[in-house]
Amino acid sequence: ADKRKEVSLKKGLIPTSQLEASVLFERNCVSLAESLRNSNTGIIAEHKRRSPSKQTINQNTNVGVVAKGYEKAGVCGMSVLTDIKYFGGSLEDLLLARASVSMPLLRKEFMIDEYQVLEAKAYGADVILLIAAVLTREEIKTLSELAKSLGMDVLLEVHNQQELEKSIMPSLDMLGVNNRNLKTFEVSLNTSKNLSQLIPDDFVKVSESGISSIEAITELRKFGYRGFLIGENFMKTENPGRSAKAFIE
Ligand code: IGP
Repeated sequence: ADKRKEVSLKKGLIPTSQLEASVLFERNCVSLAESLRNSNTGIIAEHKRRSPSKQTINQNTNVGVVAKGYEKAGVCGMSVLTDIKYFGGSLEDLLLARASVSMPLLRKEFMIDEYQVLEAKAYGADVILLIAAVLTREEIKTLSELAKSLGMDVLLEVHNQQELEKSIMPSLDMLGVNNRNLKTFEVSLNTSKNLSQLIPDDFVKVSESGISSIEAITELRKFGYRGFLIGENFMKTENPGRSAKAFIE
């Protein structure tokens, strides 16, 4: 309930009619799900300055430079944190990433309101994230259907069986399993392995958090995962783009 109150304060002051008038709102989105299906690396690289679990990760980043580095490294897409309070991100970060690259961009945010979906589109996102832990089935339906109507992809994040079962619906493109428990911050790749067989094959499976080796990816692939969301492992280095490149090669 606390989180909800906070998020509702994140509703911007710009009227939706102005968001809808922007040239980015007209732009055709690029599908991340499609890119992951056609890739044999499947890396989604994240821009994250800090987090509740690690505090500072990298305060000296230039989001445009990081985006270009990731794109050059050959990742499938980029996740941009827009939450300021916990992650030090902003919508300006998303806009600057959009101005720098053409690969699919995911708006990484605690989405609870339709306003945020319009905002995501107007600031250049191709994909929205919905977190099952903070949403009802009805909310997931409303937000995902709005995103689909705008031509965006939807990544739904779960951490356990109950969240997964309540959320399955046709307006989702990708199912992400977060290996990090958002309450305890404990990370285990077993979360992805255990939930994999419960995810229907029509969704692209994405494993999120705590991935730091090619061996982990090879292992997760055996469980059907096609997407791998990696933040810290790249962002903690001086040159995240170069680290992503070295990782992929
Ligand atoms: C990236 P990591 O361990 O590679 O930095 O994790 C990403 O999965 C993580 O930032 C994340 C996240 C979230 C952040 C996953 N789900 C929801 C904020 C909100």
